[in-house]
Amino acid sequence: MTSSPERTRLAQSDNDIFVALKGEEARQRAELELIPSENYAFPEVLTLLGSAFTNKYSEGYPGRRYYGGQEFTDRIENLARERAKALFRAEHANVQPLSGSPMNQAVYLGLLEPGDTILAMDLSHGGHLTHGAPVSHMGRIFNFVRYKTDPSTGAIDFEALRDVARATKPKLVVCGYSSYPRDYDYADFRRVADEVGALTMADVSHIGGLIAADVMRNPLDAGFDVMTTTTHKSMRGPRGGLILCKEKFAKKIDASVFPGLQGGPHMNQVAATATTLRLAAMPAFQDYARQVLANAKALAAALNVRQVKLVTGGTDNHLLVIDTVQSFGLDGAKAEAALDRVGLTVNKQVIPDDPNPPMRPSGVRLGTPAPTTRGMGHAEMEEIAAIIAETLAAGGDAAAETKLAARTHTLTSRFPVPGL
Ligand code: DSN
Repeated sequence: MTSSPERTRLAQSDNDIFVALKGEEARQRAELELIPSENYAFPEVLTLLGSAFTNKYSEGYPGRRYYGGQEFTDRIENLARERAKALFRAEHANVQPLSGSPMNQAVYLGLLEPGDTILAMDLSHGGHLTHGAPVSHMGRIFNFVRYKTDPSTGAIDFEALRDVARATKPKLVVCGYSSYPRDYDYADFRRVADEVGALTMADVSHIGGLIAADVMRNPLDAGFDVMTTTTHKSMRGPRGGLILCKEKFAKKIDASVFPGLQGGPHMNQVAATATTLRLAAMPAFQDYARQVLANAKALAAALNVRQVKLVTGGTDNHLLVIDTVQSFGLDGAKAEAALDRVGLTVNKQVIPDDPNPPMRPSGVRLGTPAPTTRGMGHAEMEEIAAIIAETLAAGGDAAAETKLAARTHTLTSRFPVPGL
């Protein structure tokens, strides 16, 4: 919603929601988004999400729909599929998953049988809810077994991973993370999977944009069977998911998404995904992705200089995890709240084998996709690190926090949010 007649109409018809919308826009401008899974969508994405495509039902796939009137929806879905295949060097693409959870569920349910064993990363070591958390439906349907990181290096312990694989004979090996600050060689997973006859799936939701820009490794290049990614994180697209796979799994994956799991795809989202994939193929996006990585390294270095303890000591990707208990004697919930008060938005985060519960864990997680979208660079990462360290050391002192909040606002006022 960008044009003012539409905004005026909304203000008149539902002022409560209009006021909340204006509040959220003001919050996003004034504060700095440091949650690594969040970003500011391309303005084109915001336009398409609010477009006429939202009105259309398109159950099925291009050329084989259950409803008429599909000339333009077929066109956008075909474009999205072709662009996704080209960008990620994939044999097949499904662009309909409504978001990350149904995307991963569609893969499990399409390629496996209930009760099958899946080897995936332990949640506290960086895995995701959809990688079999006991509270998730997938955790009840499938038998998830775990690998972890090595406490001495912070990297994945491949010896232990191989032992678990040999002992449990998984049907699927899943890699991918939402709080692991390192990269890895996908061939290592592939070798283990091949040894035990398992399929391979990489959930690269956090780094999909960085893989699209070729600044991080692409698991499909290492022969992975399936790769999933959300489109709204480092890619700056709409909320949604992509499944990329070998041609031999195409039928099973497509049938699993629809009619297996979902009904009508959100065609406004598919249109926005198509545009995102075009923008992500541009040289400017490669520059952006390189800067995301450079900013993460700069932020980590500036925190290290201030004696802030980072899980694994630093980062190879776009995210960092601060051990706030060791660094400041603060649990992650208190650290998140303190940083909120000075205008920095982060999220509390469990650290490997965290002795504390998820709502009061031992750390916070930060990422650089969103500040980089605003155009911030090395100098701003230094200032953000200083604000973080000084805020968490201030012990809730209101006068200190007021000054720190003013520093955040100086920063954000210099770097507008694209599209707002
Ligand atoms: N909620 C996302 C994240 O923050 O990593 C993943 O679904």
